Amino acid sequence: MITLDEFIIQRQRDFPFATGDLSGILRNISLAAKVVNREVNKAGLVEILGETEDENIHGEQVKKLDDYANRQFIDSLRISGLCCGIASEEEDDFLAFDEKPNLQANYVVTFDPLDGSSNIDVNVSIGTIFSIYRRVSPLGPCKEIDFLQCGTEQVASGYIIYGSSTMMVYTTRNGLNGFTLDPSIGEFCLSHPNIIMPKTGKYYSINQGYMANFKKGVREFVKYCQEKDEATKRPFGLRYIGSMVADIHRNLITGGIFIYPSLSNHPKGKLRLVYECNPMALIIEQAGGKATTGTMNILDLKPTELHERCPVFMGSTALVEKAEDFLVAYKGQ
Ligand code: AHM
Ligand code: MG
Repeated sequence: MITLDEFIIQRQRDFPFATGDLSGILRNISLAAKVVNREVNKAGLVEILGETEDENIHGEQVKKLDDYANRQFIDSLRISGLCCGIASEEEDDFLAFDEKPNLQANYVVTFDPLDGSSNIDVNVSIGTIFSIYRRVSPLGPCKEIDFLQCGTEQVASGYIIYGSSTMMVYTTRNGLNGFTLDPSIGEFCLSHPNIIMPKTGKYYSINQGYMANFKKGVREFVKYCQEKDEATKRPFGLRYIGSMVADIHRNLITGGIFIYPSLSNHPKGKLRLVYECNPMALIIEQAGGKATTGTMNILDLKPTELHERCPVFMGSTALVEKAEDFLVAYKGQ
């Protein structure tokens, strides 16, 4: 059995000039994840369900667990002394850590501390998503440009799924590996080495309730998924949890496509480029899948602001390309 910590150290040895800072950040993220997992698991028993009195920058009511997870990840990264700052989906602006070791640190971390907020109070899977970038500003307090890098610049990304079991899945651009938390020893253990996603799949994941607000290309792709065809094993099954982490995790393992498209009332969709789309796009690509906006690779987008949103088509390559064909065929409609 290989624990996450052992695995991180083994991988670090593959890079003779590695300083160990990235490994340290990954370990501190996994530590915060264990603490969040503990609270998620006893959520119904303690006063942690429900909403705080605050609204976040997206105009959404902040849940108590959102807030708790946000604070855990911030504190854990600050204490590491290895990270010069963070940007969180729950914070209005990035935070530049001003302690001496952090000012000299080379990395910034972006995260969505608890994704799938609408599922928190109803005992459905939720997750944490993170990205790690090397800073581009000189040593000292980090700057906004450190966080507005293209997804291609990610040094690492990953997610934690708090599901029927808790898993951490991450990449340092050298393949994708998954670790399951063994609660009896409190360690994440390697359970899914070298994840490669199927080239095609049998699931499509989209909030079909918004069909009237989709563009024609998306509506036609949904119809394609529902049609009968033995050669392509259609109709596909519709699976939509409403937690991006859980929907993508399933499709990674079984094959499938996850879509959050532009809507007539929300032209850039809902999901955030920096906190959700970029980390997941790197993960999908590392597993051999594809992640686009429908027209462009997500990782090539240059964020212009921290909380920017973008449409998302990600998953098995054959399915994403099929969806893109429909978007081209019905362009402008
Ligand atoms: P959140 O970060 O506020 O939780 O929102 C993101 C979540 C994703 O996990 C999920 O894919 C999506 O919102 C679901 O949205 P909708 O209910 O509009 O389908
Ligand atoms: Mg989110």
